[in-house]
Amino acid sequence: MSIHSLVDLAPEVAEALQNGQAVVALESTIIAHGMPYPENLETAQRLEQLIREGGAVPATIAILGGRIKVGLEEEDLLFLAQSPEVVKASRRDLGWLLSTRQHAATTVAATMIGAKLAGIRMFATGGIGGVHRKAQETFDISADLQELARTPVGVVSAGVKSILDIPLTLEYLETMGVPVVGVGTREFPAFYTRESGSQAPFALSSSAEIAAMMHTHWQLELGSGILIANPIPEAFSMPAAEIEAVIETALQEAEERQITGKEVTPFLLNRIKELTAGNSLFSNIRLVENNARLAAEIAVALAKLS
Ligand code: PSU
Ligand code: MN
Repeated sequence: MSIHSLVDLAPEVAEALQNGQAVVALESTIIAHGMPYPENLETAQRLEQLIREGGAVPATIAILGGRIKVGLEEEDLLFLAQSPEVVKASRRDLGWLLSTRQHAATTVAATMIGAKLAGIRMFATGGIGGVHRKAQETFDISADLQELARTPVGVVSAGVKSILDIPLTLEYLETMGVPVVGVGTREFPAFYTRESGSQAPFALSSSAEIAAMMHTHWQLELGSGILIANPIPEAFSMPAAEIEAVIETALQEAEERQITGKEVTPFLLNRIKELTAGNSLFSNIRLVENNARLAAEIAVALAKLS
């Protein structure tokens, strides 16, 4: 079914949206560039399953054959998980990728755009992009932040990795008027750890409260997205000193190799994974699962309000 000439909705997603049922979007860059095979495929499948168990319909988003596909098939997930040549697509790439009929994985920014076109308000991921360390010199600020400023989709993430400058990322979100909701705590999480030393502007505890806040934000037609910062469960978090040392090494290597542009984040993610011998991958999978569960709960609560 099509609601837009460039978007294909899976029948199940179209039906759920038509009936006002809960739908949760998922990104595909995490599959193609965020994790190795086969963990990426298993995680993509598991996230969809968790969202179903939570009473919502999953809609993984990607660009396939020059179409924005919302709700993927098994073979699509397998393709994204296994093809090394899948392009990483953010906002600026969409017109080019669609007009030249390419395949691509969508970042948080591009997934938010797909979700909005489809009419989906809720999205779960692991971590978003942000203001990079030394952005004062490099100007490296993820397009995810601008997207949060302009596209009305709620994004559940476990905060951001400390490959980024977390205080500056929060300053940027404040400037752009993006609400950052701490889940159960104002401490803003740093992906692998529950603490970053920076604070979210406010905290809410239940999915009903979060859904009510999102609904109200959009009733005011504020137009922006909402970042829901959900800390990794204690049992799966990593020692802060261990992960910080690894991140320092990865950042130094990226600088030495003069990695720039959209290659920066995938390079750092991959080096962190290699340098922690897979420990970080385990934590990463657990926190994304945790985010998918929460997103389904919020989506169900939101569906009751709308
Ligand atoms: N951060 C993570 N894991 C990820 C990404 C970021 O901890 O998988 C991915 C997401 O798809 C995010 C993108 O939208 O990287 C941001 O890339 P960039 O920094 O180039 O904007
Ligand atoms: Mn960048």
